[in-house]
Amino acid sequence: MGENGSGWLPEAMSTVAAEVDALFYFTLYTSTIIFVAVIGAMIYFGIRFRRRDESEVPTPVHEPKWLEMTWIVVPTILVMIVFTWGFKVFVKLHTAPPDSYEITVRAAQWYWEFEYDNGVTSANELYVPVGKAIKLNMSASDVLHSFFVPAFRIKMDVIPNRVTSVWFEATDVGTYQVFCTEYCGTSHAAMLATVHVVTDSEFRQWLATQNQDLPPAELGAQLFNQYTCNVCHVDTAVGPGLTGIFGSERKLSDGTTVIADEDYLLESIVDPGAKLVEGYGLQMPATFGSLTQKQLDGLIAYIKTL
Ligand code: HEC
Ligand SMILES: [Cu+2]
Repeated sequence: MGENGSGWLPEAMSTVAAEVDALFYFTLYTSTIIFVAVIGAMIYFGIRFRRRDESEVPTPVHEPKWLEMTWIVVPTILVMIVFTWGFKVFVKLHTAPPDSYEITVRAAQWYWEFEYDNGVTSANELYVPVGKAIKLNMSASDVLHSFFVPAFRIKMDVIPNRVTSVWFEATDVGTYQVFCTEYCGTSHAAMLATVHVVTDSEFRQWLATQNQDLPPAELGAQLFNQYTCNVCHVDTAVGPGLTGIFGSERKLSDGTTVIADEDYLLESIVDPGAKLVEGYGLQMPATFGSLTQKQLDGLIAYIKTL
């Protein structure tokens, strides 16, 4: 789909995409031709040679050798074509050029985090320069996820305690959708990210300005959306609303109460299971403990403004 897509997938936007598509269409069209021929012949023969009379007894048929050979040789050739061609594309898809720009990807319930060579991190927004090979080194902090960019025709599982990688070279500037394609829990469907393909100079500028020091509450407001806190705490009622929470008295599920000071907020973010809010289960992911001190301070500062 997409504006100029084929109905199967969006328009091809990476250097390997055209080859993946060619192989896909070759397989699709040959399968379609064979399917129609086989089913067509079956229906035709079924009608043409049907039994017309109770007394009819078929005469034994000895198939000609040439016919037997044809339907052994032709499918073998077709299968070998798909195999060698598929293997070539597979190797290309899995071998990043040696001069690739490397980005570390961490998947967690339910966001994508990207870390660039200068230490800058972004969540759910991947910035890459156009016309440059990009290699993503990916791992997961909790469960299985899978990184899929339909426009680039790349997909790779992201696994805890293992680094998998995938590479692409975007051919045009633009924004492209990333999906998680491994069911990973409640908000799996919301585990989306955007690839921003920009010019080389825009990319450098973006990288440089990401280091700029935002006021903590502004940084926190950004992180709150990037790390999908808003999905549970604002958009849905999976988690409690956080408006006016700072300094208020919270009822916990064990019947005790606690004043929501900075310590409580910090603990609620990094160790959600420590104190459960009354009426809620342990649904908040425990992955936010990996955020930096600066990011946590930002989130707390932001929650205080709500
Ligand atoms: C999958 C849904 C989910 C996500 C995502 C999520 N939370 Fe939560 N959060 C909850 C639930 C459920 C609770 C209540 C149970 C508990 O105390 O752990 C909670 C509790 C909290 C509390 C304590 C609230 C109170 O009423 O005392 C804070 C603070 C909080 N979350 C902050 C965050 C921040 C910041 C983020 C993002 C970094 C975040 N949450 C992401 C579900 C979520
Ligand atoms: Cu996922």
